[in-house]
Amino acid sequence: MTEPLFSPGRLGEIEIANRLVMAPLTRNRAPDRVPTELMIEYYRQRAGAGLIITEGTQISPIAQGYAWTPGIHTAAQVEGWRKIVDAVHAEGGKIVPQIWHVGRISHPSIIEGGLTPVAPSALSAGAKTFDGSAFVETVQPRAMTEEDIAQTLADYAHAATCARDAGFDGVEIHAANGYLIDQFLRDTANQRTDGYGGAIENRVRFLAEVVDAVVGVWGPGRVGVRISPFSNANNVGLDSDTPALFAAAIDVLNARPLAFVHMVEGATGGPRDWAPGALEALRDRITAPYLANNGYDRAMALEAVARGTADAVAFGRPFIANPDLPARLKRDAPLNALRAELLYGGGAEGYTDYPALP
Ligand code: 8OZ
Repeated sequence: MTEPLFSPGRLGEIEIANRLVMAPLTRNRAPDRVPTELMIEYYRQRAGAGLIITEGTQISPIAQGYAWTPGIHTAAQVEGWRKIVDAVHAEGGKIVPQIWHVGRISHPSIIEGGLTPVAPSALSAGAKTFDGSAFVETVQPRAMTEEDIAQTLADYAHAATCARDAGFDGVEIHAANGYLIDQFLRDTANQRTDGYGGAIENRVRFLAEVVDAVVGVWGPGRVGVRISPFSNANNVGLDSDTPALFAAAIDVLNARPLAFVHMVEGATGGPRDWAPGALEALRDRITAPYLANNGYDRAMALEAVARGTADAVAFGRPFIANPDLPARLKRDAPLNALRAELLYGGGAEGYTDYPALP
């Protein structure tokens, strides 16, 4: 019998050849913010995934938080991504960009034009980012005006249109890991007194408006959203009532028949422990196809998809070190070790030189 993990499926309108998804992975190999030839090879090598979700990709200049991350808002960037999409499609794969606004996780030295980062409130994250030569403290952001919010929603719609123009199969909205949308959600980062702050129903408003802006371009069946309710990534802090906040956020997502909801289970890239039952309660509330992530191995992924607790499983670091991860998992073959010192920045080493099985 072929295991469901290795069988075709659907995430909304996106048909996938197997349930193994390449998770979004920041690699900082676009020094001009434009996808490079090397990135074509990297994604082409990984096209055996049922779906590739690209690295976080900024929707506008002010949405950038790290040196050398690619954007998806200029004509040159669309042309660069189109070559990647074509290469993945030629191998029979599917690919969506993760569209990203970092909010306060940035520094003027990283943003084109030296702009001050923006966020729901003028509260420093006390986090670090990389500016191309050193790790620097993130700065105090400027609180977004209602005009800034309207412009940002327009920027999301523009990026979604650029993704469509590049030929992608849909988009994933990055609402996880302490970046802009997560900053609006949590009372640790959002102290607004207008319609976007205060009560939970107000704090989920920005998420709802971003989803609607992107759905307006793509339709709901090709839009996924990534959330990380129990993660303290980027020092965002846990909300004072995580179960209630994320139940409301999931209800916002449930109101649109999305392609998938992608949840980081536990701490991003770290422990999977969470308040007993709380994560399962959120997972069970999601009505869209469910994409599970964080620390899965072969046995866990096989079981989750076989039991139906996940429709697909996203692997991050194993996909970096194993371009042919689905074939290896199917054969239960050994995995290459990750060279963690080559994750961010640099060239082909630690990027396109991991061997596939013969
Ligand atoms: C690692 C380094 C830089 C960015 C995330 C986009 O945590 C990221 C990221 C991860 O979602």
